[in-house]
Amino acid sequence: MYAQMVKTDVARVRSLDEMDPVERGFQERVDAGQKIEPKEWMPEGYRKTLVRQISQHAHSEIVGQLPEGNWITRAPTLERKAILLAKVQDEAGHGLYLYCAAETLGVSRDEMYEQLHSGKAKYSSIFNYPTLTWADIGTIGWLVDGAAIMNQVPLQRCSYGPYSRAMIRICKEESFHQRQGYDALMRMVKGTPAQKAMVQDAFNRWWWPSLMMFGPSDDASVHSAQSMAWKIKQNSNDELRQKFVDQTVPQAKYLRLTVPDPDLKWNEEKGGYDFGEPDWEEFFNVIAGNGPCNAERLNARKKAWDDGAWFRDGLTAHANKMADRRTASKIAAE
Ligand code: FAQ
Repeated sequence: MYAQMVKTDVARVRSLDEMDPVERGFQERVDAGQKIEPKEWMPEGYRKTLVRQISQHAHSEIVGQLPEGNWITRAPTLERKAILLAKVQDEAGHGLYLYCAAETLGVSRDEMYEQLHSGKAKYSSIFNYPTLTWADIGTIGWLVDGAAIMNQVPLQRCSYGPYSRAMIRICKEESFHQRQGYDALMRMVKGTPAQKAMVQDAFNRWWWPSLMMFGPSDDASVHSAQSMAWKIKQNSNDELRQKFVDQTVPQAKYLRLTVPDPDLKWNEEKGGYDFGEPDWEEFFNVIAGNGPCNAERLNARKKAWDDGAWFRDGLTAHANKMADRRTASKIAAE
């Protein structure tokens, strides 16, 4: 594991021999599979990496409500509407657990929001694509939540206690999300030719962005080596992408959909699929803020923040009033 020596924002992965005794003790605990808890000593790079990843993950959940939330009023039946409403609410809950987990590392909620609103913090590339039809909603549940589960199940074993525990509940809920998406698509592909075509069209548009969710290829992933040494990540980006393709292609076949990749081919020797390269230029463009919906998504979040100012002001005024009352009654009692 230490052989990869990829540059990260903590310079490079160092061997145990190069570490001072405190850091070596920390690394040995991580290597032994022990959880690190909030008030324990940790290298500054470990803390910063977790704040970066957990806050980006939280932002993804919150921004991720927008493409689907947009369809709640247009769901085709009452049942689908109730299911979608529950799913979108779950995503808000995931964001909140994750913000709480990040706060245990000494960063405030306000700082994290500021980083999102200023464009300094990233959120998942996938949420910068538009949801054009009802089939997009089923496809998001199937592919986007499916990719999220593939990435997040190993995070349940992350070395940082609060993050790993948050992931346990989140993964259970993502699993329901994935099934509801697949179920909606199963219904549609059994419908009219137009409905089936709508599913294929959605699949064509979401397939490649879903593969990009796992991050850049391993040789371009600047953080992977160190994050894996710290057991924040358990698998490389390419490993998880491969697993996702192997799991999803049979599901696509079951729906009688064509995977939009001419290079997709079963490789008997490796026991998995060979597949084409995602368009990395598009990926880097999207994460740089230039995807089809980046501006729309950020504006929606900033508007929600601004619209909530009166409520935050009210809470602060109430808290100040209560504090003043407590001080006054303390003085009176003395
Ligand atoms: N989008 O060196 P690496 C969901 C950035 S939740 C945007 O490989 P790392 C649930 C990366 O941050 C989806 N940026 O980085 C849901 C770094 O930039 P930085 C979110 C990306 O951290 C479903 C740079 O590229 N899930 O879907 C992306 O080792 C439906 C170099 O990359 C998580 O956040 C990307 N796709 O690996 C909600 C899971 N990929 O920070 C609503 C936790 C990479 O230096 C509806 N996160 N970048 O400026 C992770 O597992 C990791 O952070 C990775 C990236 C795998 C995403």
